[in-house]
Amino acid sequence: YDRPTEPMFRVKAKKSFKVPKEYVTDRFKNVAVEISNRFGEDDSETVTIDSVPLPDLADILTLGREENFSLFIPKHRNLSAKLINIFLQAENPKHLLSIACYAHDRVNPYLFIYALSVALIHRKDTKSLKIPNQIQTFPDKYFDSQVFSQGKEEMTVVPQGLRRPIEIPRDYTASDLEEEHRVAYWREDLGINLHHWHWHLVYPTDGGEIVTKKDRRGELFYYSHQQIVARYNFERFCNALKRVERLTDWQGPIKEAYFPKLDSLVAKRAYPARVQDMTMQDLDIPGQNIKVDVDDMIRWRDRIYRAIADGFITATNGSKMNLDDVTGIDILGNIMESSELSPNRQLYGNLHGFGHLMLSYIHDPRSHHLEPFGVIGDFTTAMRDPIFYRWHAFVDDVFQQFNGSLPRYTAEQLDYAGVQITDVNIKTPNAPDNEFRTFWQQSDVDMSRGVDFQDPGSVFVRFTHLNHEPFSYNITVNNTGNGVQEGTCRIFLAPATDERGNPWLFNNQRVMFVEMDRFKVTLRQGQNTITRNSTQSSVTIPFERTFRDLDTNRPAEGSEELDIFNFCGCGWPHHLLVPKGTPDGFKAQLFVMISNYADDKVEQDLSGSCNDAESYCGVRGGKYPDKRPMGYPFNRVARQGADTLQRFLTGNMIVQNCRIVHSDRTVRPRS
Ligand code: CUO
Repeated sequence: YDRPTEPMFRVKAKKSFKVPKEYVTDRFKNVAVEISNRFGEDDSETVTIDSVPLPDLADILTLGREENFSLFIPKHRNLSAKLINIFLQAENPKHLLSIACYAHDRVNPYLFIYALSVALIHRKDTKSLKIPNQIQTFPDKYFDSQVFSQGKEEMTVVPQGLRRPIEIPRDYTASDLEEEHRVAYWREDLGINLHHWHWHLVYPTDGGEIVTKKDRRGELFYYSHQQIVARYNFERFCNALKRVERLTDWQGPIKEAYFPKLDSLVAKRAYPARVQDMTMQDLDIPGQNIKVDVDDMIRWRDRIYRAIADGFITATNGSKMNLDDVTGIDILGNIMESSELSPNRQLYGNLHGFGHLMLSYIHDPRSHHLEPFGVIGDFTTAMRDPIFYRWHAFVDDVFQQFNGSLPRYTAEQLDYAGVQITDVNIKTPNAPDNEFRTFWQQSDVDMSRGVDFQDPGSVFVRFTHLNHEPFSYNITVNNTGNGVQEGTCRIFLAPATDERGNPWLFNNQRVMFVEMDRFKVTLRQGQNTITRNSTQSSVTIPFERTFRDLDTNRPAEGSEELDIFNFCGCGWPHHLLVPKGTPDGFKAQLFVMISNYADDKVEQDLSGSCNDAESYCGVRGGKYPDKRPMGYPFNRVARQGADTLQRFLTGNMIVQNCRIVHSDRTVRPRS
């Protein structure tokens, strides 16, 4: 994982030989007297590797070592599925190590690290190994490219101990004259982009059982991305921007421009920019076997809309599969994402993925200039670009079309007899009740593992991100039933009004709700007070885990904690749990519901599993831990007569008006 672009071995060659034009390692294969760890005597530890039958990498090597890699490109998906399987099939960890060493110096570094990570996470005998933070392995995908030249200077001239962190300004990709730049701090947040990469690492689209055995993966694709759009919209409101517009005109100019200012250290190229008013065009990228027309996309879209209207889809063998209220959304998710679980990839195509690709090659759609894809073409970097949200607003709208076709929840279905919430408030220390507080925070990340600046040791990058004061929810619940009752407490937050300050209709507000927490409660008879801390959120992972370091706080090798550590890299970054708010207090509505646990419960043993960010990431190796449709109770449109949130409420729900106050102060790094 360290310095992924460099070879692991060095070769002592015989005096006279002819060097064939091959990979470094292969060039010397027959002429070497010795192949040794390239760190040689400087290295404190030597690892011997077993001799094993060599895997057939022929296909996999068709992706050059210095090309960029994208899981949106079908060819790359296939190659990664092959390599993942090679790693999964290794007899034991020692063989895996040998094969990985062999592959490391030949395979494209992005592909190698991705496939090895997926394999390590999914193999029983390696799942307790720790996957290093991707920021450290590939800092080029996260940091302004200027950081690297400054880092080089720091590392080559300044001795360890006297080095200073390289500070990335909060605004470096555009100026305030660009409206969309108001939310750049959020789009370009390291934690958000890490979460997105990690989500797709945990839920690959191709690779056999690691895809097909995942519980409700299509539905989770829908829900986790629906929540991204909802959270983005909330953030936009806080910055006086209106809701993101769906990208529905695929033949007209796109007004959003984006200049990422990232250089790929592997591809040795800048991620291309998109200027204003570019238009999506038919793609023909021979080098990547990509050939798709805008018309193909339109056909896939229309077939999916047609299936929603019909209530069924047509599988490859011609049979009909109903899109019902239990599995329909899951099937649609797999169709949209075009995972291996799509019942008919031929008919419904790969709408979501090719949308990413069309946008990412918009600057060079026929590869005349041999340009690589832009940031929207890579899971790791996609969320930086404003167009990501316009595309995903469209994708989400398809899912909402389907949700709109489902039967409405009746008041009886939503209610929990004998359970009434009588009060809720938010407590932030030193603040009035029902007030969230946000501010800027600086943090440091070591990027030295991903770059070779000769001198080992650390070089830190200092960046500024949003953060909030810890707070708690205090919920008063009356249990008038007979004896103890169990429930699931569901907490959501949404802007109190639309962008013009007008009150919401339920059907518009329901897709704006962002999940804040979900947890089980036990209610004894009579009045109960539930206190829940913000840090316990089922949506987020703690800051320390988002930016976990290889050496500090490291659980013991092979321990249960370490196993949990990897999967738990997936999770919304805790520092972005609360939207930014405004200096004078952004008005929001907190919604709390307690549903009957008997209807929510999923039988499974969760001991030792990673489930502390289960809302968006599920449970490692287990079932999604809530039987209700994801997003419940906001996943369906309002019943007759419940056209506002107030009218939607049953006794087991409550709404609290609250404010999010943002202070422009910046807190210096914790240590
Ligand atoms: Cu996560 Cu479009 O799926 O990026």
